[in-house]
Amino acid sequence: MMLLALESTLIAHGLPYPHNLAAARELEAIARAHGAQPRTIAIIGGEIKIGLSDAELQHLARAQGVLKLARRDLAMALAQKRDGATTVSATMFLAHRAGIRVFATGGIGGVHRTPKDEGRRQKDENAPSSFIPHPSSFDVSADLPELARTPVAVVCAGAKAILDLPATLEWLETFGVPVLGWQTDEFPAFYSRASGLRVPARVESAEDAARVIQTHWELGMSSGVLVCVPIPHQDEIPRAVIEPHIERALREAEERRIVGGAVTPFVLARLAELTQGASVRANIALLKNNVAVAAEIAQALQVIRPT
Ligand code: PSU
Ligand code: MN
Repeated sequence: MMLLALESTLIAHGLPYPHNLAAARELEAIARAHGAQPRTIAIIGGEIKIGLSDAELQHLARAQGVLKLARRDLAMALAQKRDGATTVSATMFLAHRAGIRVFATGGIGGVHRTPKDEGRRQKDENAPSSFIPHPSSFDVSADLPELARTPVAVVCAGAKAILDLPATLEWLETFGVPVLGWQTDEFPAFYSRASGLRVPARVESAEDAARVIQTHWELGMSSGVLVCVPIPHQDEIPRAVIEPHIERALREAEERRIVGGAVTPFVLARLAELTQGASVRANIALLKNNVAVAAEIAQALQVIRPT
């Protein structure tokens, strides 16, 4: 059976209700229409769920207090019988454990931007030095080390545009994660097709992608592979349009001292407000497109290496 993993953080923390629930259902339907069995992954009541019922999807989409779980949070959520939505890192870990090789998401996490303006840096009267540490200068998503250690192919629209994209791409290079451009030479920028950054390799088809993925694992590599699919032309928000909103949302996060796992959900929610829903529409459009491509890749992989 051809399985496709889907994550749940984008449902619980990435998209507003009720769009999140509609999108979660639609993504599963698109996977099925493309010949794959969707398995949305989450922790419910301290149990690992590889595939959710509609009632469970509704719960994640609506409930307050659903945790956002990265790799490091899994043991806590299980032992303490919590409800949690899994990010890319936790979803990759659980998908691999369940024998699933392909996973579709929106945009991966990555290296966060550091404010250019030192004047905006957190002022701490008691700091012994004038070099004041800033939390964002060390905010690197757990998605990146997961890609470096877990052999799952992740289909995404690049890394989220709120991040430092050049640094994210450098990180993936350093840690040996293949980055494939789906019918593109550019690393897509989530809401926008272009980033001005080149990907190391381009693939034209699902068969093309599956051959690289299969060869990577045949070499004994234990890392994942990133397949980057640009948002469809008709759905994109040009970089010049979205960038001022991103800068504003990041500045607000900074001013409110939002740190850690709360940063990405805050910034995405602010972008939804600042763009009057356009960012949400683009996010959902790219997700749907990614699921369709991922299902094709899962199928092609199944042909060359049946499970
Ligand atoms: N893709 C989306 N929306 C999201 C995410 C991905 O279209 O909300 C989530 C993923 O779960 C990803 C997480 O792992 O954002 C990154 O969070 P952080 O920056 O805290 O690592
Ligand atoms: Mn982070």
